[in-house]
Amino acid sequence: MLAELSAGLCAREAHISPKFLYDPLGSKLFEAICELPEYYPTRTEAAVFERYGADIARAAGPGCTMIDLGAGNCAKAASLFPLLHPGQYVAIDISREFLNESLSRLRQRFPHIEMTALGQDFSSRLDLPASVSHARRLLFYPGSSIGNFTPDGARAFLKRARARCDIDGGLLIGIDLLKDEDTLAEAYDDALGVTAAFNLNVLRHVNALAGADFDVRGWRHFAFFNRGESRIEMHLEALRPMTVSWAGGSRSFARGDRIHTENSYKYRKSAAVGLLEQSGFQATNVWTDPDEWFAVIHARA
Ligand code: AVJ
Repeated sequence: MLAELSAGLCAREAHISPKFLYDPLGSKLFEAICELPEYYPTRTEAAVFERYGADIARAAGPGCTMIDLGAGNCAKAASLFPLLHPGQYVAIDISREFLNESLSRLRQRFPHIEMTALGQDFSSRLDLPASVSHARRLLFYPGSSIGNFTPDGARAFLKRARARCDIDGGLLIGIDLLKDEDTLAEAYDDALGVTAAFNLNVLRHVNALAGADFDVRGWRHFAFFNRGESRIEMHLEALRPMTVSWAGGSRSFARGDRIHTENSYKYRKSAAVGLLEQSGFQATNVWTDPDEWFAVIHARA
């Protein structure tokens, strides 16, 4: 982890992986982002689940083994339990502590569902213990987290994930769609500055993880839509020249220098389906909101 952080900070274009945005405070700030009027993905996706829940459940089939990739507070999966009736629920997230808290609450509400928490960075590898049933595995990957990968990275990730399904398995994924640029830009630069706080918080996390001495006040949030790459980019921009040190390295930044912290790719509906098919998934069903801002897709493995 330290080596990864150090390499990113020393790269010609400095970067910090978006997974480091989610320390306990970062996870809470992300939950706050999901409540913002500008941040449409969460509520738009929820509306699609709400409206097409029965169709989605029919596509997924009854009694699945639901494998939640990036479960967080497990709220999205839990809202689908009454429709999908999973036999087993496997919640995976980097932060195991956060997961255990969420799961102990859920176990009380759904005592008949077997639940397992796995603390794992599933972006690089997905290891499922033998206790995870092979019965109709449903990979659940909502929220458009797939947007953090480049399209090549997304295909590689989806191929690996598909290898964990048996022939009767499938994927239920949420993918954010391309839309007008003002809407996109505002969703990542909200009026209250919650997204700015979320982005800047990564520096506190890196200070804690790598013994770095980032002065958070010396940086500002910068987000924009990169049309050529069809992605929102989040960066942190230095407000003045400074040198930052950490365990095993240091770097000087000039005023205006940036650290790239996140990409969030936006797909056309056809490209989203293409991405899944190129990864080996088939028989895709696509549901969207009336404005086609967000797609929920089920595909067979
Ligand atoms: C959790 C990756 C889906 O890209 O929209 C929200 C993260 N970053 N606001 C996204 C995020 C800034 C979010 N994902």
